[in-house]
Amino acid sequence: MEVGETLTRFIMEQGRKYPDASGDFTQLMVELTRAGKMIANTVNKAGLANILGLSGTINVHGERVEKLDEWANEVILKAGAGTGRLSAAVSEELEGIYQVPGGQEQGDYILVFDPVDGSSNIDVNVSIGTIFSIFRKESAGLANETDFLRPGCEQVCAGYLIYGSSTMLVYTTGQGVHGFTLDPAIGEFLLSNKSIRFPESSKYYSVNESYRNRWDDGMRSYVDYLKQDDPDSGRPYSGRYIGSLVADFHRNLLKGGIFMYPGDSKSPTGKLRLVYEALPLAFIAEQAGGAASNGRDPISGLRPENLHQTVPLFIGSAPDVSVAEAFLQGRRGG
Ligand code: P6P
Repeated sequence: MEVGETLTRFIMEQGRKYPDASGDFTQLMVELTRAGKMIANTVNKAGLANILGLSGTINVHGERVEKLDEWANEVILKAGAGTGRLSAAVSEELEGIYQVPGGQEQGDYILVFDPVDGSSNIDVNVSIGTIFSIFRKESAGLANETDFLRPGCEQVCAGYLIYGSSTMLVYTTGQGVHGFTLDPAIGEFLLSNKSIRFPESSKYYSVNESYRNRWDDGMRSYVDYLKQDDPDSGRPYSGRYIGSLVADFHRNLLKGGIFMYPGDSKSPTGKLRLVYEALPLAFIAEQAGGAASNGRDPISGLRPENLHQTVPLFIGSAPDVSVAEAFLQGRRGG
């Protein structure tokens, strides 16, 4: 497949590599990306679409919900349900499992997603994103929590959309990581970044340093290490923190770097969600030659204990994640 090919054709080509492929996955992906186009269209005119600001509701995490969060959540659920291939879904915006009407009989797939990650940035025109992951449903009847509390290594597909200077879809089905850019003129995602790999050397580190006083010594020592002057190891890294996980991850994927949201004295397991944020991005990172860790263990090997649990996240270039773990585990000092 060459740059410029359409996403639909790429998905179908990829699907042909699975002899037993029923086309269900292709249909689901096509519909999810159509939802992404709808979200992109709204995000790109947010100020005019009466989509800014708060919805007035509080989500399951006690967070104020932006209007865009609620609207995008509905768009994705409807798109998935409309395929007849989706059985159920879990979203950051929903407390429990969303059972697709008639989903028990149809589709073998289940979807987890964060409809708009970093949504508070929409009001100030900063890039935001959608994160998603698809599993095959294991249970015979209605999808249950066990279907959703799966280790990342069982994901069929993981991806994100980033609504920035352009809208991109980046996803993997375990055959590498591929990026598609939305051409607004024709409303098609076109292959723009085939087989994305983390660069050999890194340039950036991303962490909210305002929390430094809550970090443990290993975390402080690691960030101080990244700032030391050592040209042979490419240090000091540049600090870049957009406050939008997808945007920070995407920049590090393309330019090399590490994103960190550690546990700290106030939030021992951090803020980011394991099921629909860390696990999908970990699959992508590993498929791009990178790594993702909770500071001790690979994210992709973790089996979630509940749908909305948080997890410390260190994700990006594999050497950087490995050095971070050494500092965090006290195996390495400043
Ligand atoms: P903090 C956005 O709210 C988000 O969930 C991620 O997109 C982002 O990386 C993180 O939280 C920012 O959190 O605590 O640094 O503002």
